[in-house]
Amino acid sequence: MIHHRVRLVLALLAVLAVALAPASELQAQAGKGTIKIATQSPLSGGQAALGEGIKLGAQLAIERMKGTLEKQGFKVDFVPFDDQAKPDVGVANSKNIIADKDILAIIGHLNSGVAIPSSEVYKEVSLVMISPANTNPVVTDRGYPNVNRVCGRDDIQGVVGSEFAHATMKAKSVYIIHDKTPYGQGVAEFFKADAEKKGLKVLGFEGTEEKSNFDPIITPMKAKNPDVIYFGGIYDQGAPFFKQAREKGVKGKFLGPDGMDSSDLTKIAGKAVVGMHYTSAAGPASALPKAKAFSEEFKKKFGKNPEPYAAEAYDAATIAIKAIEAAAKGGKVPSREDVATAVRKAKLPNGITGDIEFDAKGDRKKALYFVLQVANEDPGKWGDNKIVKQLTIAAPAAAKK
Ligand code: ABU
Repeated sequence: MIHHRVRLVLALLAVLAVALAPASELQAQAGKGTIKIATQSPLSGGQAALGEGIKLGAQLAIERMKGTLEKQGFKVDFVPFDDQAKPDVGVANSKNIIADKDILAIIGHLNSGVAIPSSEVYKEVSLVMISPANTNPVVTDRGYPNVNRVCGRDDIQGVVGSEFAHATMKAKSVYIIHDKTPYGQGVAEFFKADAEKKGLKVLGFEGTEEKSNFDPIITPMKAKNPDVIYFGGIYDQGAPFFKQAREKGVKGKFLGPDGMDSSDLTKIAGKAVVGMHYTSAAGPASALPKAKAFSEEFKKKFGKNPEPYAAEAYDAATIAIKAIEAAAKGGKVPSREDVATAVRKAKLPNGITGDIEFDAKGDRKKALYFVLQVANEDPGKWGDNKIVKQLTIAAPAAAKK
C-alpha cells in the first residue's frame, strides 16, 4: 500500500516536472526540429558519373560536419534528388523541394541548363543554392541573392581554351561542335569569339543533340581538315563523337571544356581520347593539398574515386552547414532567407578546393581553371591526367545595368 502511494507521488511529480519545465528544455528533449540539405544532380542517365560524385561529395561533408547542429538538438538529414540532367525534371523536383520547409539549402546542379530554371523556383522562397559545377555566366549574372557557385565561369573557361589552342597547340584553324544547351553552346561561343580575336580560322560551328551517329557531322568536318576540334558539351555525347571522329580518320587534335572532365570519357572513348586536352574548373586532386586526403576518405567510404566536382560539392555542403549553424545562433531552425544571407557572407578558408568567398553576385571571388591532358585509357587512372596549366582568376565584376 505504502509502495503504491510512493509510486503515485513519484508519477505526479514527474508530470509536474514536465508541466513546469522551461520551454527550451522541453524543446531540447523533443528535438529542436529537422534541418535538411538537398542535392540535385543527374543520378541516372549518361551523366550520372559526375552527378553521383556531386551527391556523394555533399553527403560526405554533411556526415562529417553535422555534429555541431546535432549537439544543439537539431536532426540533420541529407536528401538527394535526381534531376536526370533534364530542365523539366529539375524544375519539378524544385517545386517539391520548396514545399518541404525543412530543406534549407541545395547543393547542385551539374547542368547549367537545369540550374538556371530550377533556381528561379528556389528564388521564390529565398532557398539558397550553392552550385559545385555550373559554369554558365547566367547562373550568377542574374544577381539573385540565393544563388552562388564555388566553381569558375565559362566566359573565362572558353578563353582559357582558345588561348591554349592558339599559344600552345599552335592551331591555325578550329572546328567547333556544341550540344545546343546553355552550357555547351555558351562555352563554345566564348571559345569561338576569343579564337577569332586571336586570328584562328573557325571552319565550322555546329550544334547537335545527336548522341550516337555523328557521321553527318564528321564527314564535312573531315573534309575541312581542322587543326583542332572543340566539343562544347558533356562527355556522354563528346566521347562517342571523338571516338567516331578518330575511327573515321579525322587527324585534328581534340579539345573540350570541363564537360569532358570525367572518367567516363575514357570509359566510352578509350584510346581515341588519350592525349587530348580539356579545360576544367574542377580542381584535380594532384593540384590541391587537401584533396588527397579527401580522395582517400571518399574511396574508403564509397568504394570508388571521386569524380571531378565531388570536392567542390564537399566544399559547397560545408559552406551550407556552417551558414546554417551561423543562422541558427538563437537555437531555432533558421529561416531560408537567413541561411541565404549567411551563405553569401561565408568564408571557407582551406576548403578542399582552397579558400572560398563569394562576391556580390554569388561568384567565387577567385576561381580555379586548369588545362589538362588525358594520360591513360583506363578510367580508373583519370586522376593521373597531366595538369598542363593552372590559373587562379578573379570573377568578372557585375555588368552595369
Ligand atoms: N560545368 C560543367 C557542367 C556543365 C554545366 O555547367 O552545365
